[in-house]
Amino acid sequence: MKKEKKLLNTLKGKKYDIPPVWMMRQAGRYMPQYRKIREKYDFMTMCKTPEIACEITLQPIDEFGMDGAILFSDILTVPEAMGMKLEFLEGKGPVFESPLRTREDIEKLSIEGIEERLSYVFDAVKLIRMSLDEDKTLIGFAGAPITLAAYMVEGSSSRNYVYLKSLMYNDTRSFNLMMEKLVNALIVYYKGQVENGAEVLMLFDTFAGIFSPADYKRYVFPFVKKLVENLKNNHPETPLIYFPKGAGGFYNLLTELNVDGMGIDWFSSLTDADQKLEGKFVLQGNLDPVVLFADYQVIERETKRVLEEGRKLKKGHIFNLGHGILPQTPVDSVKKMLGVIRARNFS
Ligand code: 1CP
Repeated sequence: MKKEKKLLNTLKGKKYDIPPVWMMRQAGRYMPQYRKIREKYDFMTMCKTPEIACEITLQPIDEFGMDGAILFSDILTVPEAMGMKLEFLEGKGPVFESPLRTREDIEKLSIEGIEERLSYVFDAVKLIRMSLDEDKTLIGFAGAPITLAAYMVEGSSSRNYVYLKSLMYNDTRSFNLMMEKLVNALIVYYKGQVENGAEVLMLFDTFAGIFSPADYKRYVFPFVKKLVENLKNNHPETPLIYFPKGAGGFYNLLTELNVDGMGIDWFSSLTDADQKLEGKFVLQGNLDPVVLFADYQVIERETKRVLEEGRKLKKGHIFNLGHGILPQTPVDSVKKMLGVIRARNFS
C-alpha cells in the first residue's frame, strides 16, 4: 500500500477511520532523548543549530510514529529577529531584557533583513523535510500577533496582562503599529518555511482567550484575519491551522476565518465546537494534557471519548491534546493513548 500523508490529506478533506495524530510540544522535556541533548546546550543554541533542531524534531516521530512532525523552534524567535534580546531562564521561561513600553520601543522593531536573521529556521525546515519519511507531514508554525505581543510587552509570562491591555486601550495607535509589524514579519517568516518544505502551517494563539469577545473582535481579530488572508493568497496549497486557546466564547466570530483547521482546547467539547464553528473546519484536539497523568482506565476512557466525538465531526478530525504536552508527562502514558487510538475499529 502506498504510504499516505494522513495529516495533510485530512486537512484537504479526506477522512480516515483512525485519525492522524500528533501532539503540541511533542518534542520536549518529557522525553529522555530531549533532556540528554538539553544537558549539553542552551535552548536557543538548539533552535539555531539546524542539525540539532532536526534531530529533536524527529525524536517523537521515531519514538511514537506521530503523523505530523512539528519543526523544533519557538514562537519567540520572531521578536528576537526583530531586535529584542531574549533569554530562556531556568524555571522562569522566556524573558525579554527590554519589554516594549513606549511608541519609540515599537518604532525600533525592525522587519528589514528579518529573513536573513531567521534563515537558521529555514535551514532546519529543509533538513527536516529531507530526513523525514514520506508519509509524515512537516508542520511549520509561528505565534499569532497578540500572543507574541503579550510576551514582548509584558517581558515574560504574565498573570493579568496589565501592560499589554493598557497599551491596547490607551495607545491603540502604537498597539496597532506593533500588531501591523508583527503581521508583516510573520508573512515573511511563513514564506521561508513553506519555500523550504513546511507542508502545513500552525498559528499558535495561546493568549487569544485573555480577552473579552468584544475586545478580541475589536483589537485582535482584524490582525489575525489580515495574516490569514495573506497566507491563503501566498500559499493556497498549504493548509493552515489556527489554535486560539480559550476562544470558546467567540467561536461564532471565527467562522469568518479562511483557515482549514481549528485547534480546540479541552474547555469545549469537539461536538459543541463543531456546532459553534458551523462545521467549517477540520478540528484538531482536544484531550486534556493532564489526562496523561491519570491511570490507564482514565486515559482509555477519555481518549475514546475524544475519538467518538471526532468521528462525528463534519469536516474531519486530527487527534491532539488540547494544549502542549507537559514536561512531567510519563512517556508510557503517551504510548497508552496512542494504543487506544490505533486499536480503534469502527465495525
Ligand atoms: O514539539 C515541540 O516542542 C515544537 C516546538 C515548540 C513550539 C511549537 C516549542 C519548543 N515551543 C513552541 C511554541 C510556544 N512557545 C508557544 C505556543 C504554543 C503553546 O502555547 O504551547 C508558546 C506560548 C511558547 C513560549 C515558551 N517557550 C514557553 C512557555 C512559557 C510560558 O509562559 O508558559 C516556554 C517554556 C518556552 C521554551 C520552550 N519552547 C520549546 C521547548 C521545548 C521549550 C522548553 C525549553 C527547555 O528545554 O527548557
